[in-house]
Amino acid sequence: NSRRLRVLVDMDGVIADFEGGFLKKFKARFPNEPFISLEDRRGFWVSTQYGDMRSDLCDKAISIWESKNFFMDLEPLPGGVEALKEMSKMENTDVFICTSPIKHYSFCPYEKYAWVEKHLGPEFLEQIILTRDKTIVTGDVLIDDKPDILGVEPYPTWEHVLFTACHNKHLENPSQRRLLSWADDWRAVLASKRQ
Ligand code: UMP
Repeated sequence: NSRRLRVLVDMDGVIADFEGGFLKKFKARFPNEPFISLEDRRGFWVSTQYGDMRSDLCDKAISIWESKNFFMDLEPLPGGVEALKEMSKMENTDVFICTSPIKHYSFCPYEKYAWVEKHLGPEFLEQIILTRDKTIVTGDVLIDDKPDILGVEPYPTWEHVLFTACHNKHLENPSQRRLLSWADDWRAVLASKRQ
């Protein structure tokens, strides 16, 4: 039914606290290494900013999210779980979680499913899309904290709404509309797409 609204919601940085989980585990594992506070984060790629600080810190950063239980242990971001549950109960609305797994596949894909089951419930397992290319997924809106979402499809069907995160909040003129947090008016964003 083309009259239904299809909402795609990213996971890391939008409903799961990747940045907070990373920093906590990086400090615990490498207590004597320098780190980047969330206030000082710039750019989507954590590994790039750590590598720019000192080249060996790039691999040390990567080792954190490649470890068992990294993705499982991420805390939900405030209001995200509640928003997705509410959205999924709205009339004429289909919600999908659209998330890119890391290529080190030992734990991440499994833990993303387990996280969704734990925090959103088993019925949400039907709504998961794991893809490294979000441009080939069709939808009306994609709520995502990554400023540049590119892939093989030059004209994705969705409007990208930029979800504010520590690494993107300083960007001055993003080409997307923003959702500042889940306390922001996400219902109005959805309503605007139903017109
Ligand atoms: N990720 C990296 N390197 C980084 C930061 C994040 O590989 O420096 C991973 C975490 C997520 C994925 O699995 O990239 C981002 O996925 P999306 O949020 O774009 O779905």
